[in-house]
Amino acid sequence: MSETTSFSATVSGTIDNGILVVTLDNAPVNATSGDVRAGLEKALSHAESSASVDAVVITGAGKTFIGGADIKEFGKPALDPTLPSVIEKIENLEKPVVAAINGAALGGGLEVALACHYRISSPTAQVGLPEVKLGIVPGAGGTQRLPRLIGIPAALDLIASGRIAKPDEALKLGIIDQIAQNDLVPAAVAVARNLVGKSLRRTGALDVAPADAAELEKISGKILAKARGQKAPAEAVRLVTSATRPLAEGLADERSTFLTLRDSREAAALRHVFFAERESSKVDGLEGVEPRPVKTIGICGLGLMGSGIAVAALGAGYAVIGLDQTAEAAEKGRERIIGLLERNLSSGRLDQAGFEAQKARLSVTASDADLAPCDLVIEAVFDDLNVKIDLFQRLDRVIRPEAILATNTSYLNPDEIAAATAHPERVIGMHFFSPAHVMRLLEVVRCARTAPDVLATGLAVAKKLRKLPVVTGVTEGFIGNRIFSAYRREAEFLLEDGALPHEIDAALENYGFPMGLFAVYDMAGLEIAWARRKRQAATRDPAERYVEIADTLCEAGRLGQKAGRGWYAYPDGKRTVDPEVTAIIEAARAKKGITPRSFSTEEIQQRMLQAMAAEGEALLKEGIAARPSDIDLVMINGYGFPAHKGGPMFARS
Ligand code: 3H9
Repeated sequence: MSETTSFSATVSGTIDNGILVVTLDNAPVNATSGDVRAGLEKALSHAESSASVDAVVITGAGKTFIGGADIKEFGKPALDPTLPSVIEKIENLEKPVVAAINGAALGGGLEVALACHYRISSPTAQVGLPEVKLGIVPGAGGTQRLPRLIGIPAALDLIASGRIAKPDEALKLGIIDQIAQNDLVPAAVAVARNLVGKSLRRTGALDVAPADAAELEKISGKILAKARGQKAPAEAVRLVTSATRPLAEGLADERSTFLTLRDSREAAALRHVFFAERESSKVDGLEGVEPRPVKTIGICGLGLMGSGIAVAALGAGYAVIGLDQTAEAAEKGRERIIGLLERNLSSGRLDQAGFEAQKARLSVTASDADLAPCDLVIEAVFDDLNVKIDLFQRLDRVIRPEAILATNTSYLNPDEIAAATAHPERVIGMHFFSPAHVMRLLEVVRCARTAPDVLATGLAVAKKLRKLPVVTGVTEGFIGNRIFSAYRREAEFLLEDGALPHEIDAALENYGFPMGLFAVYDMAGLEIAWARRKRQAATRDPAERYVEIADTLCEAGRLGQKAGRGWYAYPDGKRTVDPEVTAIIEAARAKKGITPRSFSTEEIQQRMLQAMAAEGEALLKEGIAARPSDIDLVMINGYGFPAHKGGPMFARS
């Protein structure tokens, strides 16, 4: 092996048996920043002109091959050389170029690899073109080269969904040529050596296999239906399905589409979400704080929520001990959990061995004492203060002093629960969203006396559960339900002011919510919120604006879809506007002397957004949320706010 040559601050090369091994080292993810592009170009020029170089291997330092273009450079003036020009140089080099894919090859990273003449990967690599998730399309040849390599249908599926493929799938599809079981770079060097003097397979020069129009239509239809009005997936479909045209034409179209989308509001919103997700786990006061080790999780209450939490915990490799009030209830809980695991098995998310292993890590009991081995106990019992306090006091007596107690309460004050325990500093809130094994959001509640390492443990467990944790302070409903209440309130004000439920729902769906608010109410049923309003009636400030329409609907037996009528009517199960509801709303307006006015779609959207953002501002002022982007994540991942609008705090800016 020769001495190392530096081509730039982030790109270096060594010669091994006549092969120039070029290593990109641009922490954290080897993104193709300006210095990487410049270094890579220099390395290629060197390889081209040097008689001592017969071929090139490109690889990445650390655990990533290339994480893609440097997203932080988007929005800044582009520096030469551009990624497409470097990639063109790779593809056209007279000497063989082999990609040694040591880890994630994503976006521009896979585009670099696609232009190489051979791709060999480690067994832990992953490949994909996730650009649509950032509101853009691949901008350095991905939409044109991938179809040439694997055909239009498979490329369409990957590019328009942004899905990541593991090496086995990548090999089967033909994205990579070989998986090296060990010693990737030496294996790549051997491949490169072997290619010297042979005719090179240049991806851009391959013919695109003709695709069946009906099949393409089917795949595209599915993708566009999911896109909910976003531009990038539609553009990806257009570019990939037209990859049969000459390469240069396709590349030019791809590049201009990429540049237009990159500068769009939609892409800015999705970039905001990308960085917000990484920012949210950086929590003040936790720098250098080690989480406590957690191996066994106790779950109290094995209803829908508790079972979902159990499935998430088993999937993450924890041992789970479920507790319920009686042996029968505990056994029912066990059956519910096994039922969910069986669903994962039949859908292919879990294989037989994984299923058996998870089942073996689950036990259930009706005896508190059996929770003694737990490192963390999460309660998901009935949302009643006395029930929870009683449970935590009982647990205090059986679990170890360093074990953590987490409450999954939605509306109660966890500080009151903590205060009633022997060690309030070990109490935390873990507010899961239903179904808990599916929903990604987890509000981690920092109580008044929560110890830093307890909070750090909550975050570490959440990550292991593959959740997106957002830290919230204590307030009624935490971040999400506080904002959701403001959103709901505003929708009801709009009703009184002149809009109808279907108009509000249509405006929300047009904005990108999967379903309008009133349709959601009907689906969930109106009775629980009604009961809560009745409980709150005595303490409600009479000077506060209160909309009675929902109460009137409930009194009339309109309790939602299950009752056959709610905010809408459901003849033959189909949601329809009901004149009876309109009459109730008109009567409520008349009773208050409100002269209704009409609202445009944009006005409705603006009022709803402003209400959410104003509540968000209040949460920031009160110190409940640490940053606006945390609020955005909560609303996107827990309440259906469209990610491509960036969340309520981003959208108002
Ligand atoms: C593209 O390629 C366009 C091209 O088609 C066209 C070009 C012309 N840039 O996720 P992590 C940061 S678009 C800048 O926690 P992991 C991230 O913010 C791109 N920064 O690590 C974080 O910073 P901090 C297409 C980036 O090990 C740190 O790296 N590519 C980028 O769990 C660690 O990130 C993608 O969409 C970037 N591209 O996962 C892939 N990526 O420490 C996006 C990450 O300050 N990236 N950072 O918080 C990923 O999916 C994951 O980061 C990856 C590593 C799987 C690579």
